[in-house]
Amino acid sequence: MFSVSDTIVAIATPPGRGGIGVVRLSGPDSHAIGRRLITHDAPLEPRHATLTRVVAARLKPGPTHAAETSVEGEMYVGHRFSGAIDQAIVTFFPAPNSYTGDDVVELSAHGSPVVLHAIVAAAIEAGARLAEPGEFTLRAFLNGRIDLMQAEAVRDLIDAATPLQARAAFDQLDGTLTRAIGDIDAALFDLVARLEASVDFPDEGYHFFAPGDVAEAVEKLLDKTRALLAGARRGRLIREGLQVVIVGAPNVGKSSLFNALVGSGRAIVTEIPGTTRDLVTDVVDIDGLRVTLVDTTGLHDARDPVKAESVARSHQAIAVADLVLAVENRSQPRTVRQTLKNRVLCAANKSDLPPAWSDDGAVAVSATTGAGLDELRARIATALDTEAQRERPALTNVRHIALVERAHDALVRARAAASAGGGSMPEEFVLADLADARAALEEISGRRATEDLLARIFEKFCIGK
Ligand SMILES: Nc1nc2c(ncn2[C@@H]2O[C@H](COP(=O)(O)OP(=O)(O)OP(=O)(O)O)[C@@H](O)[C@H]2O)c(=O)[nH]1
Ligand SMILES: [Mg+2]
Repeated sequence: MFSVSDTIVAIATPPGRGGIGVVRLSGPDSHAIGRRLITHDAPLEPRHATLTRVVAARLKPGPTHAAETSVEGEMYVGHRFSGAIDQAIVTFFPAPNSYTGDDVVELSAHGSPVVLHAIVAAAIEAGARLAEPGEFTLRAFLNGRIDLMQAEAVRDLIDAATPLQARAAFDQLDGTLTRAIGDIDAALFDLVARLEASVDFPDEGYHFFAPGDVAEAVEKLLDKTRALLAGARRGRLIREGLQVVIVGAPNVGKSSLFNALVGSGRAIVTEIPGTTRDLVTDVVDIDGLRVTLVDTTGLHDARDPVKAESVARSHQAIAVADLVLAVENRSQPRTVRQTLKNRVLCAANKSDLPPAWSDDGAVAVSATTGAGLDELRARIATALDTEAQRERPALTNVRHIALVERAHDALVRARAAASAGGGSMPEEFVLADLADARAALEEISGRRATEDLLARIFEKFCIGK
């Protein structure tokens, strides 16, 4: 299914117009095909920028047909350019020192879709094949340039919406997680080897392990999986973001505060209590965290059916909230707040008006004047994630989290087997559990990835990555 023997081509820069657009070729014929697209008449020097003209006319004579390329859903039927298409900088990266590990040629032309599609069409006529989504990164994986975690990090880095997401993805691309998983796997390998030796040579009097040693060694591994999993909540929070739900009595200024934090007039604000009748959501960046902010209907007894339904929706939103922002009106006597199971941060709104009460635990804000909003953002970020800035590496990807959990569970079983039956430990059982743990770890790095899994991971990329 996956081949690295042909030469693929795609536009590597985003769709649309820009100063520069890059067409990338990867595969054994990249250099030959690249040379047929340009007027430069000598072999391309490795990693050397060559200014040249790109032409579509240096084709071998043959049956004429319009080259068809489909780039991200956009069908392009190549008109034959009969001469120069553009001027470009061409760079040749010989294998194995390229992004994919294959021979790679990159043509940086002007960022015009017409020009870039024409170059792709010309490359296809010269023998290249249009790349599938993620195929460049897939090749880097298949060629052993990066492991699966790093390939997944490429996509996360490209998709990052906040600086913190980008940093977590870059850490992963840089290999922090690869090393953390590799450490555990190496220790596991060592333990398995010693255990196998004591199974294979039971009568030779070797004492590979003193009683309790195995359980202790497994416990050390469990410390590591535990530490990784402890960072997982934080990692997921960085990658996927969190839900902050704004609740409070009618008319306290929930929608006004929502609008102030989002920076737009998304939610309707009126002086009439009960204005908001449905959930209004928007995504904001709060101190680098991706936060989905939800405005809700005021929580009060609702007799009319529309209100009853909207209050029910508020409760559904609260049920999945990572943090509840409880808004109160500081200019009015305080009312009793509903008790919630969630983590709650209080905001005392309308601080521009004379106060009717004060509470050090509540952040004084004014949705109208903007006073206190920075403090509120900082408090939201702190409440959501106290150690977001420290402690690395973070497990961010649900696939990785599930597999580390699987390895952890297998280690727990191994520890139980190792401590069972006093001195006469059934090594075979321990070995089977350790093998399970290793299998899970190897699936993370991709050493044991099936084609199905790879296809699923890489199809989420877009073309040219
Ligand atoms: N002075 C002052 N007025 C505010 C402030 N925030 C909101 N208001 C006013 O309070 C009224 C209610 O604001 P909303 O944002 O609609 O309140 P809400 O909590 O969303 O109300 P419901 O959706 O009806 O539950 C409006 O007239 C706002 O202009 C504030 O910080 N200071
Ligand atoms: Mg409202």
